[in-house]
Order: sequence, then C-alpha cells, then structure tokens
Amino acid sequence: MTKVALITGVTGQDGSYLAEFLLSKGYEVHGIKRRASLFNTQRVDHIYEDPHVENARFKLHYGDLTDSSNLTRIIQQVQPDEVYNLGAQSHVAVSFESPEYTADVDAMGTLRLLEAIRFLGLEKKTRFYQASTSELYGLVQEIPQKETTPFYPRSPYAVAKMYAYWITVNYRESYGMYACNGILFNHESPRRGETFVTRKITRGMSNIAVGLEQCLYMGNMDALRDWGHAKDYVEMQWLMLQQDTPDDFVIATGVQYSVRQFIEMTAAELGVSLRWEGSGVDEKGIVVKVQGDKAPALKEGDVVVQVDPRYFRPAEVETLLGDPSKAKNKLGWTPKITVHEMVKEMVQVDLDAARQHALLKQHGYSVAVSRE
Ligand code: NDP
Ligand code: GDR
Repeated sequence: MTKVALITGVTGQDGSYLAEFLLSKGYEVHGIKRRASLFNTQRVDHIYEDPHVENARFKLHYGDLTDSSNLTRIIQQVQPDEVYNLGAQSHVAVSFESPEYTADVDAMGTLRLLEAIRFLGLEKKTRFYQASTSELYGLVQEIPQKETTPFYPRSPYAVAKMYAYWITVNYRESYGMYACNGILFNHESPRRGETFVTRKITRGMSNIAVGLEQCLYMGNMDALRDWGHAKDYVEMQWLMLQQDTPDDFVIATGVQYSVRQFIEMTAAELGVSLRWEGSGVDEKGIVVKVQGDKAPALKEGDVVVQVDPRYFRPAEVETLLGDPSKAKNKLGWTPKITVHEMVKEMVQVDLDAARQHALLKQHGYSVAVSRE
C-alpha cells in the first residue's frame, strides 16, 4: 500500500528536502502552500507534477496554519498516514517584531493540526511529527543539551514552539496518538532562507567576492551554534515516525562553531583570509590575503565585515550544543555531511548565482540583489 504523507511548510528548506526524500521512498506526498502574490514554490518546482498527469504522487494544496477549517478539510481529503508539521514563522529575530502572529502559527497552528486529526477520528491512523527546536533550551541549563535538559526559551518564537512541544506530548499521552517531537539543532543548506545567518554569510560573501556588494553587516558574531545539514536531518524526521513507540529526540552534530568562525570558513572557501580588528560594535573583518580566482573583486585591506547593532536581538541565545546520543542509539541515525562540506556546497551555489548576476551586470542588464 502506498503511504500518504502531508507536509506543512513544504515550500520551506526542510519541507522541500523531506518531500524529495519521501517521494524517493515511494510515498504519495501532499504539501500545504500559502497563497502569495508571487510564486513561492521555487524549492519544490523540480519535483512538481502536473495535476493532470495520472498517478501524480506530489500534490500541493492552498492552506494556512492559522485556518482550522482549511486544515481539517485538507486532512479529511488526504487521509494521511503521516503528518509532518514543518510550517512555521521560523525566524527568531522576526518573532520579536511579530510575536502574536508567531504564536498563532507556531503554537496554535500545531494545536489546530492535532485537533483536526482527533476531530476526524484519525488519531490511531495518522502519525504526527512536530518540528521542535534547540531554541527551547535558550538560556542553556546544561552543556551539551539532551532530551532531559530543562527548557528556557528566549524569544516569542521559542515560547510558541514550547507550547507546540508540550501540546504534542499531551496529545500523545491523552489520546494515544503516535506523536513525536524532533528537537532539531540548526540545520542549513543551499536552500536555507537568505536571512538566516549561514546563508546570509555564504550569499553575502559570494556577492562581495564578485563585486555585487561591498560589506557584510552582522549582529552577534560570538553566538555559538551546532550546525548540521538539512538533508541529513529530514531523514531523521521520517525515522522518528517509523518506530514501534513514539518518542522525542535531539538531533544535532555535537560540534559547535561561532558565527565568526562560520564567516572564516566561508572566506577560506572563497580563497580569502581575514583579520579581525576592534571589538563589540567596532569589530571589523579585513582582507589580508586573496588566493585563487574566486574573489576577483577583493584586495588586501578591504573591510568586508562590520557589526550593525540592528541585527542584535532583544534577548540572545548565546550557545547551543546538542547531544544526539539517544537518536544515534535508538534510531541508528548519524549525520553524514560535515559543516565544512556544507559550507563548500553553499558557497558553490551562491558563488555561481553571484557570478551569473555579475555577468548580467557587466553586459548592461540591471541587476537588483535582494538584501535586508
Ligand atoms: P523555513 O522558514 O524555510 O520554512 C517554513 C515553512 O513554513 C515555509 O514553507 C513557509 O511558507 C511555511 N509557513 C510559514 N507560515 C505559515 C503559515 N501561516 N501557514 C502555513 N505555512 C506557513 O523553515 P525550515 O524549513 O528551516 O524549518 C522547518 C521547521 O523546522 C520550522 O517549523 C522551524 O521552526 C523548525 N526548525 C528549523 C530548524 C532549522 O535550523 N532550519 C531547527 C529547528 C526547528 P512560505 O514558503 O510561504 O514562507
Ligand atoms: P537561529 O538562526 O536564531 O539560531 O534560529 P539564525 O541563523 O537566524 O541565527 C543564528 C545566530 O547568529 C546570530 N547572528 C545573526 N543572525 C541573523 N539571522 N542575521 C545576522 O546578521 C546575524 N548576526 C549574528 C544570531 O543572533 C544567532 O545567535 C534558527 C531558525 O531556523 C529557527 O527556526 C530554529 O528553530 C533554530 O535555528 C534552531
């Protein structure tokens, strides 16, 4: 029997990798996309199947996590074996600007899905995955963080995700639902949204390397994160729903780097070495050497990184480091892609795009590069 999966957030980074993964496993995959004034399906266009094609296995539905009746109707129609709730207002800094909306989507949205499954009498059929997060640990109470480490959320996003975490546990305990939390640490890829720090760095530095931008403006470069690759992490999301009993798992690499180190790794990938000067808001990253042909627009002494306090957060999560032992032992899961391999892949994709833009500009076409 073909298994049927429903993914909220299918147009996002994880949703797109998960959809690919499930299709490769023979699933029929349904995704919820939001209505937007421009196409917002770039990350899944390569797996799009024309609905007129018979036996299409990838189907998109318009919907929104703020809309119970819409979610209930889609679940009734799809009758999913597995629901992956990846949809969210997922940007921590933006959650300070839009706290109420973030709570509505990230906290109440999770409840709406769980209630829809229960209301439709699918609580024994449909398995549920909740995209929980290392942000729950916030002001960390223990290093490294594992499943039993107490939570201390530090943003409206993390507080909303804490509700979602516990309502998932509650539906498991109250109604015997197969419902799991994946407590995922940061994971990145060339499909990462451009305003998250890793992609901002690989994209920004690539643009600078070819002369499309002059300088990267950063927030707190001392922040420490445990970065993995999204492609590795979505496999675990699926594995969590294939066990005999539902449980919650930390997914991480167990290795930590600072934002500053991520900038250095990116620069090295572009053949550029940097010197750091000053401290706090006066800190600057200055080019000391350029090797190879990847950064033709740069020369010694160029200031390519500066701090802009606008990117500081009202409350910061300074350090996150995960202990994935439980996932390794119980799920047999290990990450395959190292942070260095990931940086290489991200730089390659962003440098290719930057070179294309630069070429167009050189030939007189007007090129606007979106930034924040
Ligand atoms: P993205 O921001 O790339 O994707 C989020 C998805 O949610 C997009 O498809 C977005 O749609 C959709 N979405 C946003 N608001 C709504 C809404 N109101 N109704 C329906 N869908 C909505 O996130 P990631 O792929 O990186 O992350 C996936 C999930 O995992 C998120 O829940 C995130 O909070 C969580 N997470 C992510 C981690 C990471 O490091 N990436 C770590 C831990 C947890 P659109 O494309 O239209 O914007
Ligand atoms: P995070 O990811 O907040 O951990 O949430 P992000 O990449 O936005 O920030 C990581 C760290 O870098 C610091 N930082 C900057 N961040 C951004 N975005 N832009 C900057 O210019 C900048 N300068 C420094 C931040 O302050 C922070 O400390 C991500 C999201 O995917 C969440 O949805 C997910 O739950 C968590 O990861 C785990």
